Amino acid sequence: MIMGSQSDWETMRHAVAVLEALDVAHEVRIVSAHRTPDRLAEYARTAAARGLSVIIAGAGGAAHLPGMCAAWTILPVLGVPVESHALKGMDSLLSIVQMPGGVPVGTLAIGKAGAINAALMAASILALNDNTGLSSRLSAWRQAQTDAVANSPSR
Ligand code: RP5
Repeated sequence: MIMGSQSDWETMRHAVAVLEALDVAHEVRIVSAHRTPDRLAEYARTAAARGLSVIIAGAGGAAHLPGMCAAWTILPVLGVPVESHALKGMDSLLSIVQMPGGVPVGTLAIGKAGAINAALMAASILALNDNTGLSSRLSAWRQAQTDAVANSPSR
């Protein structure tokens, strides 16, 4: 998982929490498309050779991180638009989702929901070629979520 700034952690920590709950091996790095472009190129270009399978990239504002990451690798890249102060994350969303045909980024929702779903989507992808029981852990996670929904609201 990469994020553009320390300030993205408050959003992206929700993705990390899901990966931890599902016991998915992961690493977390700050990589900025604008402030550390060489770090991004190095990270994305070597990701597959280092054994990574999926990259979650969270960024806000002029959120070029997921798209530029996808330009350097054929690994699946899942983009999380971090909610910005100025434009409430619409800038992030549009920056991430409007990729040109040929360089895909799987774009999730703005903010916490997107971070959680990016982790779940990554786990679903990994579960396709997994022999550690990840599919079962994903099913159990979903079931626990279902079981936690009350039949009626507390008043
Ligand atoms: C982006 O700029 C980051 O992903 C972050 O969401 C946004 C603001 O960064 P900071 O100014 O808080 O470091 O690159």
